[in-house]
Amino acid sequence: MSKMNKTIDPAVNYLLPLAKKAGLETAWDRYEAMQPQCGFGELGICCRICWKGPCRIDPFGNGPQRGVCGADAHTIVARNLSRMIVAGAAAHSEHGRHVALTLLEVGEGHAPAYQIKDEQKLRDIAEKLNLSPAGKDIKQVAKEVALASLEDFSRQKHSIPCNWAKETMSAERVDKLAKLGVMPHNIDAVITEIMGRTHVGCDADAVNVLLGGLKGALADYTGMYLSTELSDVLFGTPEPVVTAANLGVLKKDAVNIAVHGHNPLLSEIICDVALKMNEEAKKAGAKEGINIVGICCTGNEVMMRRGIPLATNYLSQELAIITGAVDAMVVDVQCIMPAITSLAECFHTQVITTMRENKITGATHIEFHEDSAFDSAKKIVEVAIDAFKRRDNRKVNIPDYKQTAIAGFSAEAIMAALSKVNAKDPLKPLIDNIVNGNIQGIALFAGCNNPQVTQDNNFITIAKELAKNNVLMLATGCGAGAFAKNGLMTQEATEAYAGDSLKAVLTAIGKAAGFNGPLPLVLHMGSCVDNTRAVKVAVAVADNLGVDLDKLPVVASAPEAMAEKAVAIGTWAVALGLPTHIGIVPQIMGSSVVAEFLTEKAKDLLGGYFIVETDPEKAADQLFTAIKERRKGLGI
Ligand code: SF4
Ligand code: MSK
Repeated sequence: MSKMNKTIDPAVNYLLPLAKKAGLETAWDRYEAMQPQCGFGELGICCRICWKGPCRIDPFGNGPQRGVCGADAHTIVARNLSRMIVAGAAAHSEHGRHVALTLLEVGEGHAPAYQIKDEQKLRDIAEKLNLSPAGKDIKQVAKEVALASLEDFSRQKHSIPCNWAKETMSAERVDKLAKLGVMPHNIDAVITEIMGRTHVGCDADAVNVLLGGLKGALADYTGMYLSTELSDVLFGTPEPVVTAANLGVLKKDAVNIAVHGHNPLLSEIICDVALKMNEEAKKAGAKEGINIVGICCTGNEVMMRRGIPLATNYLSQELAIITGAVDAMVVDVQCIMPAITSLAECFHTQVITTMRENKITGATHIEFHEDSAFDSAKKIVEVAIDAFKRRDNRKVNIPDYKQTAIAGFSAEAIMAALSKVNAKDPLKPLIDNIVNGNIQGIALFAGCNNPQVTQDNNFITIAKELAKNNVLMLATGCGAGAFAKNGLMTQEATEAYAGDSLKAVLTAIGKAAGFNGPLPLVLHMGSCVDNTRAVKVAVAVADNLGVDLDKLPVVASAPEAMAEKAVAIGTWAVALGLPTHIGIVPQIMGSSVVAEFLTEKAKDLLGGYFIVETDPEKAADQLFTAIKERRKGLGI
């Protein structure tokens, strides 16, 4: 491996040498063993779509320029990318469907473990979806909202766009996307369409394939949006909460249960049940009872709603096990490394899978169903307590690193804070400060970690640069994890890194909203499925100014992107009109047509475009340049 540092996370830096000494393998070791990675794959010019292949295009022009069927590099790259996008859309929308079906069960009175925790939000959603909720019983409203959401998975008329897409974008954007033929009408049908049209011998025009990819990305947006909003209805809309992040949140004298994955349907119930089983844990010898911690986006979900501390983000999930202090790692869906079960064999840790469609060899499987959620959660906690009794304290090594983190800035929480400054027109303080330049723009940080770059470093470097330039910052997913672990979701970080005018605005809002000081430097908006929270704020600002998103000084960045979901999110951010940075070279560079479309032509077509820059300082520059360009366009 190059001399590049693996991470800037002190807890990981503490544990990696211990892991090496003990012969324990991590993702960084496997990444090193994988070098050099396949150059054809890196460029996206390897095709395995049919069994005449695999085919690969010679990027130097000396060897084959077409696959056996005649597909050229452009077709191959575009097809590979579009398939990645719909895989991401499938993951997010399956999550969304699961939440919508649970809401339907609640409406029908069949899921006793769940309640409607935010009735007002449910009624607001019903209003937004034109369901006339006034005077209706709340369960009836839940049913109607669930059915309107599920309609986005079943509508057959192509001319009618998905409810959640149409009602959450500006009319101008809906029109633009409809004219391009990329407005989704049915999430499942769009995913099927893209898989079908990228089958051998179908859509071979690279730009047309990419338009399909855009439609797939907007299906992803739809699934994500409904997933977040309906989760808030069931589990509560996040409000600011002070908690902690990094592996130091594990406790030596507690039964440590790490909840990992994405879907709050299970983790929420585990938190409820664990509270009731504290005494059993104490009887088993755990003086501090049960300590739930989060990993990845399930971690973000329970952090922002319950203040449960975040143990770590994606790339360092294995290190949680290497502390020897995790008694059970309970996983649901997405971003769970299959490696964790073999690692857990070296410890007492029980890896518990919970979803029929997401099993890992070597894990204990305790299947979770909404109608018997309490029973599954109880069994899981019992397994964890039992594992605690077998913990070998000689192997326990909890790094003494944790940072305070203020989490839970949902769109509603941001509006609530702003309303303390101006009750009649809460957006006014934000808009006034954008217009007068105290806030130069807004940056949304999203996405994962990737061992191709130093873990967390890109996030932190770019954020510090943008902070100096008075850019307001929001974060989700493992990006939020990076900021939380590295102390940027604190008031102290605002004092230390924000430019003078940004600091003044964050302080004025923070003081008015009862924070006794500034808002944190980076506002935690939730898990990776929650990026639509940022869209909600941005669309409200755009509506207020009477412009579309492609005019606003708002940018997005996924500086350590990895997952297919991240590819989908980045693509819909572009489709909505945002300059969108990625800090990893995407697997598309083997096609000039695709690269040019995404980084240049998209700008004319959609207003949004991709910026590819692996150097975080240069990336910060480019993001700020994009912000200034937008400001100039608005004449501010
Ligand atoms: Fe090769 Fe064409 Fe088959 Fe792809 S679809 S593997 S390029 S023959
Ligand atoms: S978990 S998709 S690594 S953000 Fe949401 Fe993190 Fe990326 Fe998974």
